[in-house]
Amino acid sequence: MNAPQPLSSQQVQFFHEEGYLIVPDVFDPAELEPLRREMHAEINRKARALKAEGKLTELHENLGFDEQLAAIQRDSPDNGDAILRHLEGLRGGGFHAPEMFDVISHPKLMQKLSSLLGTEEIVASSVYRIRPKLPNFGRGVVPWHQDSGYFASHCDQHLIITCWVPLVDATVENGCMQILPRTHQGEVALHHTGGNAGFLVIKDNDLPDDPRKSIVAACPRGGVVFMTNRTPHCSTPNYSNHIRWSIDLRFQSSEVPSNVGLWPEKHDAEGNAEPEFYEKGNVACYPPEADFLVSSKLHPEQVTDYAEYSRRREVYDQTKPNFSVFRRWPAQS
Ligand SMILES: O=C(O)CCC(=O)C(=O)O
Repeated sequence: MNAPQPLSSQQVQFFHEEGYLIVPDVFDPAELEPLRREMHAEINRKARALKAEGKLTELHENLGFDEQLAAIQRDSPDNGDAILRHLEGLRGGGFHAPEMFDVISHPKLMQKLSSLLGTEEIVASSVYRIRPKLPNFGRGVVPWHQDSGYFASHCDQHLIITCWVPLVDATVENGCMQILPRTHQGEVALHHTGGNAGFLVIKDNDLPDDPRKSIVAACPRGGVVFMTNRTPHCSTPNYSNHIRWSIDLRFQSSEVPSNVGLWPEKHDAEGNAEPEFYEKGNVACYPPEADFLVSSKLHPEQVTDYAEYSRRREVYDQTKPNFSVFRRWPAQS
């Protein structure tokens, strides 16, 4: 296994000028195997549970990680959907096994991020998503957006880095991302709600540049696509016969507003946190999900371990804080 390496100054400059950077070899592909294996095992556990409930007949256990869920979905969209939602969780990131945390906090990723963020004090966000883009399945197609469209507006001018980590080789055929370069320095573009599968969407006319200038962000397994929170991007359909698995993770300097150390202890009858929480918690860029410290030279004793990560995710997930505090976009007409 190759040792963690910082990015070169040219790569850092490219990222800040272009708004993205594709590094094809952050991980040795073997380092992603435990995560692939555990996600596959989780799919099997959920499929067996559906079988025990009498909802599913064929497990397709002979098929690999890149195929099994697609076969289950072909047999029954309801079963495919149940497994997808189980993995994604209520608001994404439902699957939070140690193998996931190992990738989120991997020293090789931390090393690259500290080059881009200019600090070793790094906070990870629970706003991570697992994306099994099934062949010819509409929900995996993500319209143009900036990740800042999803965050509270007081974080618009802060840097939050998305690390898009494919768990298979991501190609044009299987629906890799497209990115609009050199457009991340301005304001957050106008987004609308009601895009495909409930995604936010920037209409072509509201994009900061002509979408024909977008680049194709193909990336091999082991690589990472780094993007800023104001980099417009989208993804296209999967025309292959296998699943385009990926995870997207988000990181920021510990100086950027976060809810590290905050617990949503108090809630009203609807499960919404009390205003007092938002007065403190509203400092977070995405208050409903837990942030956690993943790298620190100054306070290594405060770096979150797996047990703490898992507890924070679960407590936040159960408390269902009120989303409406930072909904900011009109509905699509
Ligand atoms: O994985 C995809 O297809 C889209 C990912 C995305 O939009 C994101 O990471 O923000």
